[in-house]
Order: sequence, then structure tokens, then C-alpha cells
Amino acid sequence: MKLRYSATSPYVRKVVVCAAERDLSDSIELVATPAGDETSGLRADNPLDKVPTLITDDGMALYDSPVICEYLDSLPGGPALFPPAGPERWSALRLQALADGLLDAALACVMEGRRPVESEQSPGFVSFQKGKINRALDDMDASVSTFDGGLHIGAVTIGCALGYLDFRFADDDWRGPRPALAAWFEGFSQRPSMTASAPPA
Ligand SMILES: N[C@@H](CCC(=O)N[C@@H](CS)C(=O)NCC(=O)O)C(=O)O
Repeated sequence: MKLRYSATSPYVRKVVVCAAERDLSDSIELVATPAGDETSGLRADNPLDKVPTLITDDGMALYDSPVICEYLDSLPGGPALFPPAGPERWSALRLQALADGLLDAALACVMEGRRPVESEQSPGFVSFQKGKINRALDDMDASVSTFDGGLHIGAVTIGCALGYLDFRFADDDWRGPRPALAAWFEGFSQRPSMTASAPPA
């Protein structure tokens, strides 16, 4: 398999962590694919022009990260990250959606800050997105008991989302008001799959 990736993408990190947790890392070749590079071939694999995009051994291109992670879970490997049908599955999928949504809002803030003309940046838009981030963090903090235990896709996505906040918004203290979530992340971020996939300094 080939994974079109960027070392700073938190969605790519989800996939890389899932692969490591399922002992599949050696089956995946990483193909660096810079954003916006029209010559990379990404658009032929994924019309949405986004990473992660996984090319399976059958030549099928899969996206986005929830689909790729579930595909990896369907392969023979280590313990499953997607619980079987039932309440635990819905809980894990809800947490994945919550953390992916946090990431969407965080990425929107980053992109807004990259507008070349500063006067075109909208503080109101950033504040709207940060409201989503903060409410998602509050929900995660209140829900720690539902993912503080066995590993599943919800926990992986939350771990990658919190890692992204530390990477891009190091001055924002998400931990202060949320000690339970901070304590959980302290342990989770020590997993070898997380330390090996940390974004570059
Ligand atoms: N929902 C997608 C989001 C993927 C995404 O937004 N990736 C970013 C990199 S972090 C990207 O490729 N952006 C390029 C673009 O939007 O054109 C997923 O979960 O995979």
C-alpha cells in the first residue's frame, strides 16, 4: 500500500497511528505529497486533492481518514480499533467525529491566519471556529471515562487532535480547565505509535 502523506497533517497522523497500532506500518510506503503541488499526482488519486489518500495493493484510492482507518482495520493485523456493531461502536465513532470536527475547525483557523493580506483575515471567523474547538474539548473532558481504557478509533483521533493543538496553538492552554483530558493525553501521547508520528518541531 502507498500512503500519500504530509508529516504535519493530523489526519495523516491518525492513519499512521492506526497502522502502527495494528502492526501494519511495514506494509505501507509513505509518499510525501506537498499540499497544492499540481505535479504530485494526488489529484488523479483523489479529486479532492487532500491527504491522507491511501492506494491499496489492488490499486484502489481511498480517502478520507475515517475510511482509510476502517480499511486498515479490515486487514489482518493487531487488535481492532473499530468496535463491532453496538453501543461501543457508536461511542467510538461519535468521538472520532468530535475530534475530526475539532481538527476541521483548527485547520480553518490555521488557513485563515495564512491569508497573505492581513486585513482580509477575519477575527470573527477565527473566534467562531475556536468556539467549536473549546466546546469539543469540554465534551472530550467530560467523556474521558468512555475512552480511558481500551484503544479505539475515537481515542486515536482525540490523541491526534490534541497533538495538533499543541503543534499549531502552543500558546492556547487547553489543559488548564480540563485536567481529566490533560491527564489522559499525558499517558496516551507516550504510546510508541504517537511518539513515532509526532509532527516535526
Ligand atoms: N476529512 C479529511 C480532511 C483531510 C484534509 O483536510 N487534509 C488536509 C491536510 S491536513 C489537506 O490535504 N488539505 C489540502 C486542501 O484542502 O486542499 C480527512 O479526514 O482525511
